[in-house]
Amino acid sequence: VPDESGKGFTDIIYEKAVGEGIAKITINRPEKRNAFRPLTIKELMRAFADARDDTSIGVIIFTGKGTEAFCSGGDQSVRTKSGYADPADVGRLNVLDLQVQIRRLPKPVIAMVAGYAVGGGHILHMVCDLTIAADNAVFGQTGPKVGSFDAGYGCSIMSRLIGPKRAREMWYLARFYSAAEADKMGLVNKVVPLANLEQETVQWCREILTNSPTAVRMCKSALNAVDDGHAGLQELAGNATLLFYGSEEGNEGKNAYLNKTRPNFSKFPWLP
Ligand code: 2NE
Repeated sequence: VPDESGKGFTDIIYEKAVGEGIAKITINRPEKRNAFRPLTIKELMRAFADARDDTSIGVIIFTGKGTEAFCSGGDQSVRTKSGYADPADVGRLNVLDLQVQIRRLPKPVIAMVAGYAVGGGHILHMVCDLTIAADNAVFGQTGPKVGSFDAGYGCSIMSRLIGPKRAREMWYLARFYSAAEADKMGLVNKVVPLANLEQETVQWCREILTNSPTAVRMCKSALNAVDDGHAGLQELAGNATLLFYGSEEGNEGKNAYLNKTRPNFSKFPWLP
């Protein structure tokens, strides 16, 4: 079945494996090591929103075109005083919105990393649920070298992932780390030969897709809840409401309201 979802994008490629439950979103600026500009982020947000809303999609692969880079962060050539310049709009740091979108998206997002995942690109892989890396992958923060930093998820999620000492090391020294080192630090889930990267990632997707969508959804929000504070609680609680709306007890109240009768909740047990 032809997949029409990828139409209308310049900086990304958006594909769906129809019938498979997998969407793939690819930053398509290999000549810039897949650095993002505001347009890239706008397109990524559109694609992630589409994949979220498509009930046939259960897992999203996020990657970069080619084998040189997953993403090299913000495009420094369009950096201005107000973030990154957008000829069609106001300049901004809209990558922060994308980070939040990935974090709150109720489906697993898997970063498939070949080559460099550095700067803001490193943060994008960290906010994904899982990272499968090729053996040529290189990880690191470059912000302190180019006069930038991400004091949001870029620091907090990293500290949770690899611990506060390692996180300080990554940010203060701005070194690069090999895939093997990243694996040892707990930054990635698996390292495979470059030639096997896509096959391995799809295998992980397929395994997830055999499981309960609701269980996976609940686990994602629960795993984020404490770190995300009120927003995390709201996400988890929204899922509880979603489940309750599907229950007989939840519908008893709504139906009684619509029928202008008194709800009869006495048939439902006060469970221990
Ligand atoms: C990624 C890295 C290490 C790759 O090195 P190499 O040697 O493989 O490639 P090269 O030759 O440096 O790059 C190829 C072309 O891509 C451009 C380069 O300028 C070069 O262009 P030409 O000379 O061929 O014309 N390019 C690569 N990354 C770019 C970038 N981020 N912006 C604009 N052009 C880029 C090496 O390229 C590298 O270190 N890149 C810079 C990484 C970086 O500092 N990123 C920004 C961090 S700040 C950030 O992302 C951020 C944040 O911290 C907080 C909020 C939001 C964003």
